[in-house]
Amino acid sequence: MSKKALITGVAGQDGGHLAKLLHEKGYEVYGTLRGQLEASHPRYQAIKEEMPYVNIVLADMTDISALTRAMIEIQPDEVYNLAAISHVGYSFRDPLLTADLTGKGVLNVLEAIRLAGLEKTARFYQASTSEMFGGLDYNRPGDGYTEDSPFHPRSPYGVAKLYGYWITKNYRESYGMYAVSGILFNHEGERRGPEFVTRKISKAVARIKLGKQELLELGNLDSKRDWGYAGDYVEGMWRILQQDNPNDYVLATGETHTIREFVELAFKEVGIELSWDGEGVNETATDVATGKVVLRINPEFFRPAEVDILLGNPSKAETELGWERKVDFPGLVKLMVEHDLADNS
Ligand code: F7E
Repeated sequence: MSKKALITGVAGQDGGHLAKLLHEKGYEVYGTLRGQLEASHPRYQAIKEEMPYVNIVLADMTDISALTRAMIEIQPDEVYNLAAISHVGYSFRDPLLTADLTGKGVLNVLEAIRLAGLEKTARFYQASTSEMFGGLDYNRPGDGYTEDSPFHPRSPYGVAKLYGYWITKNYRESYGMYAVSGILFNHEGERRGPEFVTRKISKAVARIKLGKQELLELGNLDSKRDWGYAGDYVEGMWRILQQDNPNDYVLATGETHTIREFVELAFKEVGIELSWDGEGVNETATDVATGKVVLRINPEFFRPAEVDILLGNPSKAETELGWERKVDFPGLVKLMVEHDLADNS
């Protein structure tokens, strides 16, 4: 009999990659969408068309009765908790909703598993994040944050995720559940939402190349991120749930790059060379060939508190899970720009 997996937040970037992977591995895949999404809703229809193998369950992360009912009816072997408000900038604008969904929502899923009597059989994966490390002067990554590095979140999102991380650990220690976290550094790709910086850049670069857009406006160009490909990371999520003993793992590339480097490489991909002028909010980038300004800074995209640098050390995952990322930084930029060129042509 095939295994059953329930993915909360199946409509998100990782949900899509993971559903496909689990389907290919022979799982019966279930995925939650927010309760208010009716069957006639375009998002619901789009998911049905793109991922016909996903059995859609309408369950809001704040609705423990709907979550419990889903557990009782499906009896999942594995639960992947991916549903969350995941945009760091947005979490400053809606911190309470972020706490309810991204933080307490984790507890709702864990409790639903227990209420359904599945705590000894269902394995639980929590989508934890490098945003928990945050990082201030006392806590710089050095050779990369590991599973043992201290946390200092810098956003309502990071704080809510830290609650999710600890409550997952607490349920493992209290009830003997196979309840674990993957601490994932930034992972991107063609399914990434346009509100995240990499996709915003790749889309804009493609559209500028095709003459459909003139200008890209960004915030902080100097922060550094450890960017991998989301398709590689869902394989790691699955491996984290297949071990003899429950354990937390960092998934990262071990490399970090500035937003500016991503921008430069993305423009280079479409044959546009940039020259940078000015400083701070007055900085601009000009297309050397045409003399047109193609990028400027908009302070609207600055955050009240920033995570300056993220760099992860994936040694434990590489050694114990045999996991490795396949797509490198230039490969990721290329893949995203090529996708958006084709999408906008
Ligand atoms: O920002 C800077 C921004 O929104 C990256 C989520 O998946 O990864 C993601 O969080 C950097 C930040 O991702 C713009 O200030 C500049 O320094 O793409 P992002 P994030 O905040 O790193 C972690 C691991 C998660 O867990 C999260 O869920 O880019 N930046 N200009 C900008 N960012 C955005 N979004 N838009 C700009 O215009």
